[in-house]
Amino acid sequence: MTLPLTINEDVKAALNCGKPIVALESTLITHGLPYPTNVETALAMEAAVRESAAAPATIAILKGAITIGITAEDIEALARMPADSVRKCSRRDLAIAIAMGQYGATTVAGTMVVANMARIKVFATGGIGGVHRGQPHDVSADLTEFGRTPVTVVSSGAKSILDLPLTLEVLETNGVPILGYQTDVLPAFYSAQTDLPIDQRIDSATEAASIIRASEALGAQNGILVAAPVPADKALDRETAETAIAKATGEAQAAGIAGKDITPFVLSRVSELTKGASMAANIALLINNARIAGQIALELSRI
Ligand code: PSU
Ligand code: MN
Repeated sequence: MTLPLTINEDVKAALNCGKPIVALESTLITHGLPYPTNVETALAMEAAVRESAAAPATIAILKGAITIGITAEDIEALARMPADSVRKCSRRDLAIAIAMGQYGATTVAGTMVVANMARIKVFATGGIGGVHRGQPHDVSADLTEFGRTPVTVVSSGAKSILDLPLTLEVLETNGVPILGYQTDVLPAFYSAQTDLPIDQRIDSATEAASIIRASEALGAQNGILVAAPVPADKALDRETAETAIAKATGEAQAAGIAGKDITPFVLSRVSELTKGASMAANIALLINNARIAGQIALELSRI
């Protein structure tokens, strides 16, 4: 079969003339944020990419067709669909969603697979998946994808609802460099800092681009994680975040929530417990990461 693949005209044009492009994921629209915040945030991320002079390409599966650069109408439609009617697509789900003609929202892993198919090098999200707390065998497929797909992902580290030290270990095993964007330590998603190390501090998009080029020159097949802290005015202090996360994770376990449902449950419960402060932080970091990814894509197009 030929793969059902739709690439929007702006993205096609940018691909053809080597202009900067940033991939954006769709799971945060369907499973990460409530309506209508999800639509507003997805559109604000696209706008932030454009402000950096790059073309945004939000990726999803629409009735079985891989779509690179979904329209604003598609974003609105996905955002309104009940989460259980859209498949959360990690690598393992892509073939199923395509063959069964389903709607699919791509996770970090799913988006990396598709971006790489189209030779899009840079991708922005909020926080990558990782190793779940108290469940060391629940390792997000995002981490294995980083080991085998050469895409650079700008995020605010891994979501702090996870076990961050174990997540770092798995990234190391997979050969994934972690670049701290204007930070010396790993950011903790909702809060700016942890006491955990990164591999290299970078202070500019140019430095990120030159590391990406060196990685390509090595023929490396792994991804690169650029970790940018949440903007200071929206950051949660660590204690507030930790208290809410511990409570939400405990509730998830008690309720027997498992697998791909854990992350969406914990994100929304933490938002309730912090009276929306965690969601404000999430939105701010998503938009900030989109802007940084745009700058990195632009620098990459210049080297
Ligand atoms: N970043 C956010 N919100 C999200 C996600 C990232 O700010 O909802 C999504 C990404 O799509 C990521 C997924 O791949 O959460 C991780 O899910 P899991 O832990 O089930 O692998
Ligand atoms: Mn998981």
